[in-house]
Amino acid sequence: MPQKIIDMRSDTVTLPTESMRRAMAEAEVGDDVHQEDPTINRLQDMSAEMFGKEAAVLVASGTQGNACAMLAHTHHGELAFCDANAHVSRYEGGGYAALAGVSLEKLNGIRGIIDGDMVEQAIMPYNEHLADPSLIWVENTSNQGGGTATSVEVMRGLREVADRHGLNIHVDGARIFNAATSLGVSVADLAQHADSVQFCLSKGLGAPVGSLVVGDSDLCTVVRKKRKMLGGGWRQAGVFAAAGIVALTEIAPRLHEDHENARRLAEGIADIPGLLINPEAVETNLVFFGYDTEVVDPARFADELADRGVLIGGASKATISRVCLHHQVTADDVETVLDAMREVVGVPVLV
Ligand code: TLP
Repeated sequence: MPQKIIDMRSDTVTLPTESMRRAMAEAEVGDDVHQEDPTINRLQDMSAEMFGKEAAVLVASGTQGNACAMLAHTHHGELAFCDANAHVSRYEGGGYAALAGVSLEKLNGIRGIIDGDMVEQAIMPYNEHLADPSLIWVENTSNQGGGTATSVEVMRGLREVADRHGLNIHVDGARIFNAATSLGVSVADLAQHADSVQFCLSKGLGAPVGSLVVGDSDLCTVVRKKRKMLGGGWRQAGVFAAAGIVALTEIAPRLHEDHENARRLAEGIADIPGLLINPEAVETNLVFFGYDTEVVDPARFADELADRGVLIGGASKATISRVCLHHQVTADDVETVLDAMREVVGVPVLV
């Protein structure tokens, strides 16, 4: 039998399930620029309802949804607050500046989490030298923060500051279903203090394409227009939306399994000499670990795992790797991964 590849480079790597493929083949479709695609309309209605918001707009990707939201919430020259390592600030091609003309004030969040006090301290009294602040940007879960979840309490604190200063709040909720699962709350709970949320169908939820922006009807009207401006008006994209509906109904309820697998993996890694991790810090499906480079060479480690069919996130210039759990990595796979890691590092096998 060919070796199974266990791909944990990201949770974006999942392949559509049988039921997604069936739903895609059977989807009723229409022209979505005319708002006539019944499957997209169903997905948008379902998303709005799940998040307790008036409306939702299907977009091509998290990056496109974030760009539409940035454009909808801000004017050229304004300022948004975010964590220093937020995806929007590092991995979206500088779209905030290139498209929206916005500057970012990057706050030193704690493991990617910013709170009301941090934003309050960063807001300066009016002064003609300064860019006008208009937006607070929350990433939930925080990717580079280690998959950490921002709680409802922290969101409430941010809302108070936002209201005091006339700011809006956008949540990059690429993995907000993981956050909700980990915190034991609903996505509506996490969205209640936000003006908009972007969430991805194509991360842990396992769909091949798509993100939604949810918010009130007026905001979503603007988001649709920005989406069109960015070339993102869909035609018969109900074929993708159909897979998204399956993702929300079949994959979202089982995300806790990915979190359990992530914890198990982290505990196993903690016992391997040369690999550095605090398993207690693993909250959701992302596992980051470091290396004692006297013992393990990160690049060689990744290459040798790949030879054994285990793909992990690039230990790019440094000594931190990311592994992502998703529904196509099973509990048995986690044991296989740990065996491969032990073998590469040269841990003697006890019999
Ligand atoms: N993240 C991807 C890569 O771009 C790094 C990954 O593998 O984690 N917000 C957050 C928090 C994200 O992690 C991502 C994707 C996005 C937005 C963008 O989503 P897409 O890839 O759909 O544009």
